[in-house]
Amino acid sequence: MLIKHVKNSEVKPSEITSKSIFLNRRKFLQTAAIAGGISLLPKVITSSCASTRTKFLNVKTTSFAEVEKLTTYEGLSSYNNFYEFGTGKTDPARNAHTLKPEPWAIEISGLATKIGKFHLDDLIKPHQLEERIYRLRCVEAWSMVIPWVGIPLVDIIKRFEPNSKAKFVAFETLVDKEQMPGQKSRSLDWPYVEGLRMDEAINPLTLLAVGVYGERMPNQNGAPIRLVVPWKYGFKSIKSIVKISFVEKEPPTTWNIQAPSEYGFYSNVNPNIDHPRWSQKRERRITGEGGLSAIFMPKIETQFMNGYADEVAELYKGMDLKKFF
Ligand SMILES: Nc1nc2c(c(=O)[nH]1)N[C@H]1C(S)=C(S)[C@@H](COP(=O)(O)O)O[C@H]1N2
Ligand SMILES: [Mo]
Repeated sequence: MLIKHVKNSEVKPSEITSKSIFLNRRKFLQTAAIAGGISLLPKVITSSCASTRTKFLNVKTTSFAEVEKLTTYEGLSSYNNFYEFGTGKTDPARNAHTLKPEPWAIEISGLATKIGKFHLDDLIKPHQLEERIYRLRCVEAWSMVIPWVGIPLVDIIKRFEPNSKAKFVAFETLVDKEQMPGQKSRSLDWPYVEGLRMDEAINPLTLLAVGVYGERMPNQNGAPIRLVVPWKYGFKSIKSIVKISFVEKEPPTTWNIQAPSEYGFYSNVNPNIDHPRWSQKRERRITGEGGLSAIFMPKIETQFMNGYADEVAELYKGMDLKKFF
């Protein structure tokens, strides 16, 4: 496995979670695994306002070493960007209960041998799921550390056998004004769309996530399935995906359509290239402790490629990152 953890020289000792807490959590997941289970949605544990909380039973642990304190479940599910449910940070948690993540179909289309519409349960089997702790850094200069549950995108892509003309992968979010009331407003062009170059899409870091903290994805975080591209700004990690297409040309992307001078196609986290209206040098780490006052956390240095440069800087060799931002 290519996954290696990054150095975190900037992280203060107070931000380090003790390994035993982490191992205990792992043990809990493994104990849960013994119970077995075959559906993606095996066990309802409790209900909350936005969505029903459901535990996966078979999550594989991976070789991730954890060195940074995780954002709490409450933190990552109460401060979100998901314009389909409103433009405010607390709107998604309040409004996303109208999303119905089950049953869920995904259409695979474009330049590949196998295309068609698939039920999510047929696309991803529970035994394929693994937990990966990745930072997510929003272009708005806040960040979280999240234990995602998912499957590398490359494992899905391989199955559909894209042909040599397929240079990019395009993604689309659901359009449904009833389920996603924010779509009644023109805050963005719907559907929300995103894209990756093929080599970015098949990089082993790129994850299709279906959960967090061993549980099914909260609606407000992009249930039932969203992308997580840890070295790019958060907006590339498109939520509630209904379509994946293999295409020849660079596909349009929502924030680039909205404000092309501010958001490029690549959007790699880069502290050396400022957003036209603010600096990207530092970020506020949202730990989730202390509720939403978390947004007042002190700033930490933003790392080049969000700390994943060892794995992905190679993809951009020879490219002028000021031009291809
Ligand atoms: N469909 C859709 N996907 C989306 C967004 C959105 O508004 N709609 N917001 C993006 C932005 S700007 C960020 S920072 C992340 C936030 O993910 P989180 O709420 O799980 O932290 O989701 C991204 N994916
Ligand atoms: Mo964002």
